[in-house]
Amino acid sequence: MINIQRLSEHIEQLSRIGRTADGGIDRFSYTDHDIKANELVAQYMKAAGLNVHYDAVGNLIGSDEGTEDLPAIVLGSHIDTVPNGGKFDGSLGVLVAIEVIHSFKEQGIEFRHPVKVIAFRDEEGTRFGFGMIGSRAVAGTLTTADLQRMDEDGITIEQAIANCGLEKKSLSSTRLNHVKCYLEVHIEQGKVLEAKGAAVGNVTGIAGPLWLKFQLTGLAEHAGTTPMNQRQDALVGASLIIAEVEKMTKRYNSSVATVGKLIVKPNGVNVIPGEVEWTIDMRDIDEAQRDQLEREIKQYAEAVARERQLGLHVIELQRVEPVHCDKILQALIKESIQEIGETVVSLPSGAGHDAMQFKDCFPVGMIFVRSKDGISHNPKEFTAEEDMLKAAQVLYKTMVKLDR
Ligand code: HGY
Ligand code: MN
Ligand code: MN
Repeated sequence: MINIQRLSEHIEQLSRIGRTADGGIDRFSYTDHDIKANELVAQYMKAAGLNVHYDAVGNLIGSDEGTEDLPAIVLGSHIDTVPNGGKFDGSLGVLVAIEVIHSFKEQGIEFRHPVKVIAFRDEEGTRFGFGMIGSRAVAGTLTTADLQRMDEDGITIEQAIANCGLEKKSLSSTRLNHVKCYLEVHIEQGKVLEAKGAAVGNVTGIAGPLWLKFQLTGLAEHAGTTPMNQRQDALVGASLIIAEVEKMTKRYNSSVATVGKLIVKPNGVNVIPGEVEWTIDMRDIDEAQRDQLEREIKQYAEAVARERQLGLHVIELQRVEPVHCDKILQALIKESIQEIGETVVSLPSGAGHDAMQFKDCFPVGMIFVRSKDGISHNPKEFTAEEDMLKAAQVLYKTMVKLDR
């Protein structure tokens, strides 16, 4: 059945590409590290007996034709990372899927359905501030306008794809049709499974991330000669707004909001900040609640800007609707968890995943794997080998049920 040594070795080998000084991983979409990582994963796919190709946006797709003309079962996740990320986020899902296919092949078991394993490009949104590029393309929702989004060096997604030397194909060719369902294995990145003593979990739904960029403009002036009551200090304004974000969000039980990036200009010790730019990542499984929080934060920011004669500009980077996982897939996943003798824990995902992009295309299901101390997006991210094995066994059993 599952070769856990091979899976662990693949996790280890892949994690060496983009390794940072403190043991994390910097592997951002369409960079050399990302290209090398995809080449390595392509080798794993070929060794597992999959036919490999890249689509128009660089999604790496391993295909097995199956024995009958049936809709495809699609598996996958991502291998790009956040800055200084962990070695399991995304990568585990891709490598478990490949390992499961490999073990079917080693037993000489043919699939009735075509099967595809996809390593989606740029799930995290680290480089372009706009995530899930590959899965949007497979869902057929990525637009040519989206491809004009730029990274901090002014390189567009389109140019980054071309710079990878990928064969130029039409964007419309990336949409996957004739699909039965999509299944993704992913680390939980939270503490629920660990608290319940469960190695694996069935995902009920995925909270929807909304990413906004706030730009506050005041007046850069001399720190020594400008009286306190005559300043248009963009950083003080931003600080008031950011502190209020936490207070407002705590009033909502299932919402979270994070200011992850902040830039101060001109960023001098003796200069009153003239401009501040920051991001807010806000999420909730309840979309109406998330959007209510968005309205409240924007209203408060406008009031602070008015009061302090500051200019405010808010840009939407990405808005992803929360997704509920398919009930039938959930039932198959729960059955498989029971069959390996594990307790069934069902839980929503606070993190976003490629699976969300397929909500209007085909049924989606997710299998979570326990994260030690719930840590993720951090070099300390860890999942035990025995938990990875259980996740692979659950995926294997779910595939058997789906292929009947
Ligand atoms: O941001 C997320 O939830 C995921 O890690 N892309
Ligand atoms: Mn992530
Ligand atoms: Mn992820």
